[in-house]
Amino acid sequence: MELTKEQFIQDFEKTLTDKYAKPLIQAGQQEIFQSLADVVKSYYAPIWQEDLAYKDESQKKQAYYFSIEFLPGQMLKSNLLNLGIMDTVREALSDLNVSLDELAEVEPDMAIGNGGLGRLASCFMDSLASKGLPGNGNGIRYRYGLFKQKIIDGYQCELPDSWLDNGNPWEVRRPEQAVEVTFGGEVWLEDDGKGSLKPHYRDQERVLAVPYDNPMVGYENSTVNNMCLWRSEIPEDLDVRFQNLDYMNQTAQLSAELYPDDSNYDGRLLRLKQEYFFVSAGLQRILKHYKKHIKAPISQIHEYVAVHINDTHPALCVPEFMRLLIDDWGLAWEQAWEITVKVMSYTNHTILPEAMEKWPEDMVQNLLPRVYQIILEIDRRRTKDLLPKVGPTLVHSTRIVKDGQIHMAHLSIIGSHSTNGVAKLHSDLIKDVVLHDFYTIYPERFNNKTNGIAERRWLQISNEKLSSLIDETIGRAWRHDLNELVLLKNYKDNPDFLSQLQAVKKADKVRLAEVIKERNDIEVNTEAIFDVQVKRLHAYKRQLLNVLHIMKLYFDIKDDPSIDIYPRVFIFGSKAAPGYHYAKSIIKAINEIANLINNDTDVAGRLKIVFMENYNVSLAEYIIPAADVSEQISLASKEASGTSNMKLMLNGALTMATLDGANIEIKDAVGDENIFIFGLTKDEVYDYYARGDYNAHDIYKSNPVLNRILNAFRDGTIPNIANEGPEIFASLTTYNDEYFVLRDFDDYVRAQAEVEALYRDQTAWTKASLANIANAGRFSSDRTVQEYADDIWYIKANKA
Ligand code: DL6
Repeated sequence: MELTKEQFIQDFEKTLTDKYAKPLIQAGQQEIFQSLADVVKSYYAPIWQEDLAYKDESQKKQAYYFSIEFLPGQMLKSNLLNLGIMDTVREALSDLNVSLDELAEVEPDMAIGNGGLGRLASCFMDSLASKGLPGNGNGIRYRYGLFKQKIIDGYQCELPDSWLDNGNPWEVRRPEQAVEVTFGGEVWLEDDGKGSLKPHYRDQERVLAVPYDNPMVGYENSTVNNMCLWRSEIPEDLDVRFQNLDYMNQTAQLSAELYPDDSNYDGRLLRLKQEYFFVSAGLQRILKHYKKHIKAPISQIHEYVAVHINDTHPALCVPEFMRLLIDDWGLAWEQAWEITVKVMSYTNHTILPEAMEKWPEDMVQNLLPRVYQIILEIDRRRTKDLLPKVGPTLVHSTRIVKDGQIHMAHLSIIGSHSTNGVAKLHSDLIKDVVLHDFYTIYPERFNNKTNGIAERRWLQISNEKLSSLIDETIGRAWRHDLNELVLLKNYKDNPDFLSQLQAVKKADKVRLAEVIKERNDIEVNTEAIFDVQVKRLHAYKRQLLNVLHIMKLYFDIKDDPSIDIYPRVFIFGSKAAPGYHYAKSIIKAINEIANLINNDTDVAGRLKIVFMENYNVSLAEYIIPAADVSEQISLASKEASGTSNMKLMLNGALTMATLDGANIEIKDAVGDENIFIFGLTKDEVYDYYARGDYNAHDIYKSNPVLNRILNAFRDGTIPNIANEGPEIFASLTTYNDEYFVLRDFDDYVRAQAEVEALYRDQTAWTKASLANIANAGRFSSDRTVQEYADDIWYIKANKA
């Protein structure tokens, strides 16, 4: 949009006065931020309104991305950038002695997700809008976001993230579009006199779902999509005098907490309720919209609506859509089923068996009696149809309801026309191993969509210096098409450009060093290699392997304090799930190792370990630009894709990688000479499984380096881990090292030595860094969403 500084200042000062009756000089940061947000909202609101009207009038097909998590982070800069007014507003504010960067920090992260899956959903929201694709989000407006991590005495503590205390300035509450979602009670079917059975209900619990629309502003285009987040409330006509406290509490709790503790029955029940709540509310809204705006009959809804099931949490979309079509719209079962399969599509984000969602049948039956009937009927009809075609073995292995459980991945695959994995290797594993029986029955449904990242946040906003350098070098076209970065390859032998690239990295490291000093009170050497591992703490991601390597370097220095080791700063950012005891033990160990090494005078600053508390999107925006090395070291076959690997490469970090997830595609993109590959391959891992002959204890016994390191966990060498040290030791030896950390250790050490050698040659390193940036184009989520749009949802760009 067009905006002059003068116009902005006028709008801003007026808003501040209208809102707080104060001049700027007296206003606090919160007041300034809220006023600025209101001004920005006044800029995008008319575009949003127009876009909504356009979508209704044009009758274009729209996609709805159902996700129980979103992780957008802060939205101020994103909205400014995408509206094309970042520079104008920054300069205007600066004229008023207000720093945009400081103001942006006032906004709490919108952290209504846990990790990769939620962040991917938010990258998709940004990309859909930026590609002008009509794609909307549907989720829950959790009152409390992902916990705030506080490290106390090395331990992770979890504090509530009360992110809505000052309101969410971007959202619009739309009570007139509220819908009701019901739970429990009794349901029975009665003949309606016209030959159909109609459900009748008694004693149901009613909850009001109120939508809050959040604008997803497209990058320099006239698209503003919608991310609808639902809040649970008590229906206005419900006489609260007759409701018990449990009902009141549970209604409030439905949209209170992200991922309630599911280690007990009540927590699990609440989780299931959440899943149904946002699914039912979202589908009801879609159908109401359809009735009001779309001129075609309901039998054609698949030509106007695509619903995406992001992992299995929204899998109830399948039976709920059937319920609405049959019970509310009066469709026959066969027609409803045909439409449902065409409308739905599903993404699998993990093949870890423990993450494959299943719900006890009785829980679903009691909580969602009508939905349960429909699930049974889907299962019954499918079994009957398929038995003669594929035989009992395949039918049984792929049933939705078996062994007293409802299998949500099975429901999602059977009830949709597309199932995709999120990187080539992961999609192949789905087809060949984990969901092979489904692939045998429905081969045409399976496909791959390698993940991507929104470069606007992960380069343009988080790394303005690098962005400017790229602009000066190859122009600005890359800001609309990340593939343009390939032009940077022309500068690989240009010493001026290489030294400018080095200077940018140095500046980003200095900026991070300041944050580290402020938050951790640790001084780090900005000449050192910044070695970064930022992701959820999980055993399969193998933060422990990184730790064992650090301990090796430490012992090398202790054995020979004059040893020539290139200085390194190891940076970790990681939250562990509150109930994941082992992951929390690893966090404690990392913090104690940091204390030990950072304060050892023999080390003399050559090694620094920094565990950054409360890793979230906005902290990532500081860490990722400053990274030299990107640690992507999961056991091959376990990480579905990864996306921090893409963000880090885009910012010029070199990847230390196993051949897992999207690392393989990164290797293909950058070439073997610009990445460090180590470790077992997926086939080697599966061979071990087949033979069953992995023996970690033998490695511990026979490898003196590892022997010494592992002993340090239980002999007091690493202090203050009297409980955690032996636990970690036992996991790697007695319990046979589930993720082959010991097996991959030597090769990891070898690859790390290569890192050091290459880093000593700054020109060679910078050329490799440049190759990573230049080849990052294919990892844009703009590419990913376009593939979803073309191959799965069949939607077209707004003005196309
Ligand atoms: O697809 C997004 C992201 C992948 O990049 C990660 O590799 C994968 O671990 C993550 N999966 C989840 C699983 N959650 N559940 N269920 O977050 O998805």
